[in-house]
Amino acid sequence: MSEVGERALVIGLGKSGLAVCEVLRERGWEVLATDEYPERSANAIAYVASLGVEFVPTERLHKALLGSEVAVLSPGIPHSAQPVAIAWAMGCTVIGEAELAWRFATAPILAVTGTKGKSTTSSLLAHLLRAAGKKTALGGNIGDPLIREILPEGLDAIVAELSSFQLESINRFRARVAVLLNISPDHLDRYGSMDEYASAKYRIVENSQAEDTLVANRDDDRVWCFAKNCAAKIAVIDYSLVDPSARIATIDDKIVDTRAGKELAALSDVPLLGRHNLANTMAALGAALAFGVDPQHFPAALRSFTGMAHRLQLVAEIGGVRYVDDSKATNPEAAIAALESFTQPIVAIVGGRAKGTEFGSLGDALAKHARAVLTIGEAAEELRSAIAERVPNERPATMAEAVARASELAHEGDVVLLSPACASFDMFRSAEHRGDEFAAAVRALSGGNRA
Ligand code: UMA
Ligand code: ADP
Repeated sequence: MSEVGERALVIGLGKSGLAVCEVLRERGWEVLATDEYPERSANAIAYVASLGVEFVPTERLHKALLGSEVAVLSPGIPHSAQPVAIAWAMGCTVIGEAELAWRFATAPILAVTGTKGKSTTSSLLAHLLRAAGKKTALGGNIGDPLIREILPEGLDAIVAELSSFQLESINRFRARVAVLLNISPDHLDRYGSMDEYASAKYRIVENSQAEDTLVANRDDDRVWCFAKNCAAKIAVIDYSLVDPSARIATIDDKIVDTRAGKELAALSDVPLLGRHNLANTMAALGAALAFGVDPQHFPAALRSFTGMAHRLQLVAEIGGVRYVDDSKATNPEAAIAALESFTQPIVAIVGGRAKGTEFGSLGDALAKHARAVLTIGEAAEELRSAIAERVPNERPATMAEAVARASELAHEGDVVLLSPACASFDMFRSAEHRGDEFAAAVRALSGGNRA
């Protein structure tokens, strides 16, 4: 960091900003912090003050900045925000936490991005590396700020889950292995267009060099089109659920490295439900291969992976009905992938805060897979229009009501699936909170309403 000195402005005091304050103060940096919502952030402001961080409200930022600082921007704050404009105007270098983490990192980074499947793939990749004896850190958008996770001594690898928001604020960040899973409409409330959103994701290989690898999904047109153009500059490992000529492909009941002519695992080793999770698994295997992991570790490592909370997670089976929490499905494509993961009829709970995406394809998928649909939250009516009476649908007011009604509508053998296709913030603190409320409502069903 020599070019930017040891004085920083931290913009945003959520998880990311707090971690940056802690780590920079531990390293003896002088740290200022700002947040556009000081009332809401009062606890965070008091906490960073205890670390010796001075809080500067937006209106005083001009005066407080000397111009020599690096400004570390939280991912949820767009570049159009006022503190960013002021930092730029004062000559600060604006970077994100991922960039800072890269600059401090002592081990190679394997970075995972994509619209959906990032957390599952990152966790599985970290699991595969650990199973092969590599001391591995895991952090980033998954919820544990990367800057903190890179700190332990003696790391062999760092798996970084990166969102488009985080990739917007990189500068020299370089991944030894970059994984690009898929790109579908999301966050269009922040980006002007799909191209702008995709461009942020493509930055994952912006600083890649010849010895680095991009693991890319051949089945995603945007991803594959981009990856083909990268092949001149870096190695590309492609994977496909349908194309046997991809480097990682499924042949019969096996996942195969077609170049080595070697079986990597049996399909039955994959512990996660759904074709989308098979794709995520192939991506993680490709990244582990690119990092030099011996494939002999793969089958046992896959079998011992337990999946992640709120992603197609079985909460309970009551009266022959399975209740599945997929609260992390926060855009239509994720919810469609979830609906396609079951052969049984589904009573679906969808809705929440829409993110500028359209619901036409989701409406079609619900019409095809659902026995009934319960729509909740701000997007409830829009979703009902997309379904257009092709399936019975109702609009309960709360999660508890939705679950209770779903239990009445479901037949033995059905799946009650929470896969909302929307953000959670209209009714809940987070997607995790939404999933927890679903699980609590399921547990509250005594089962007495099912003979
Ligand atoms: N704030 C402003 N101005 C704004 C918006 C926010 O000052 O315009 C302030 C808020 O008052 C608050 C702080 O900024 O104090 C919040 O910062 P943040 O929104 O970046 O949230 P963090 O708590 O720092 O969490 C961030 C990521 N959040 C977002 O990208 C929105 C977390 O991803 C990530 O886990 C965490 O850093 C650690 O790396 C969450 C997320 O929703 C899970 N990600 C999106 C997604 O997965 O779809 C991209
Ligand atoms: P992310 O971290 O990118 O949000 P997660 O691994 O947390 O992704 O999965 C979130 C939700 O997205 C899951 O609950 C599932 O419904 C859906 N999903 C996961 N992987 C994929 C994929 N490859 N394609 C489409 N949807 C997916």
